Amino acid sequence: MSASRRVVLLAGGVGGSTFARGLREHLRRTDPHARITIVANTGDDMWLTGVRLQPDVDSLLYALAGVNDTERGWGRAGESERVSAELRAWGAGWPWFTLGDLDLGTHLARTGWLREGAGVAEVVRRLCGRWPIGAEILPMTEAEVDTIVTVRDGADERPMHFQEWWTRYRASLEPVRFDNPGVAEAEPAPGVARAIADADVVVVAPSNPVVSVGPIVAVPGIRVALRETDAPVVGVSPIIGGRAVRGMAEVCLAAIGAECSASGVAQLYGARDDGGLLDAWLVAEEDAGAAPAVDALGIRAGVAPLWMRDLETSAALAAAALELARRGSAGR
Ligand code: FO1
Repeated sequence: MSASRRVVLLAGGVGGSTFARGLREHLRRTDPHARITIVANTGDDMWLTGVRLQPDVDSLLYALAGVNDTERGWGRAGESERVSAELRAWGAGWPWFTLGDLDLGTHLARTGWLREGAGVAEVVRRLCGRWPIGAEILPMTEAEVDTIVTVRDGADERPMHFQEWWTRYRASLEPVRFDNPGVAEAEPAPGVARAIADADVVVVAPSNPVVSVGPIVAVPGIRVALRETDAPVVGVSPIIGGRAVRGMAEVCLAAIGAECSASGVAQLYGARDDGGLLDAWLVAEEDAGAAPAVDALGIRAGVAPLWMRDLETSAALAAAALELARRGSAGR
């Protein structure tokens, strides 16, 4: 591995941004010239009241900039909601979905630039230019491939946007399937395939495997880039002690028939040698018993404390993931 590593992180919003902060901290201490490129899920994106939202991009941006609301887990710290109250009074938008005033500034800037013809990756680049975030964030694709959840409704099935299912119904309506219409034709955003090809290590964040990592690796060109890169691909389990860290992921896994366990998610991703995603998989100490089953899949298992309680524990987790990747990379 070269002295200054190029690390690519595939990430969703909340788990992804906590891990990203730990990764940046670990590299600041050990390899200050390392480059972090984050390929962000854009399946959560949507249009609402005329503006384009990119929740996972914004969660990553706000967290790395240190302006995020750490209590709620999304949006800006010190937020006010005057515009949202007006939208509700007009009957515009979704009454259960809050667009904070500061956050709306981001959406207006983004939408304005998109309307002026800038590509999505360029817009994200401009947003990231506001703060010294110590990483590059790339949207997975510039195509609009928003996640649609088909839910069971009595004897019928009904599609709805992921954000409605997640925030209005708190994932309580039984999902039948998740789709990203158009993703089979979507190209990776500019810079994504190159970053993966040039990486020294690719890390899959402990994000929701179905609705955060799933859409990223559903982009065919990203799948190919991950298969072809010389970099080891290491994943961090989003399951601790047999439970999803963020409970609603359990519903998503059940809907696609995947087992909610450290080895179940490893099996869902699959071994890279077998046409899947992973060379290595870091499981929680609580799930150490899953390591032989992971190894049997052809994925090298590692065990570490996975709870990201603060910056220190997140940095230690990032260090463990990079170390696990390094241990096997000599052979590839
Ligand atoms: N999550 C909520 O639970 N309620 C909200 O009103 C809400 C508003 C919101 C606005 C902008 C944004 O970027 C994210 C927002 N989120 C909200 C979070 C978001 O819906 C999800 O947590 C993520 O998309 C899941 O990764």
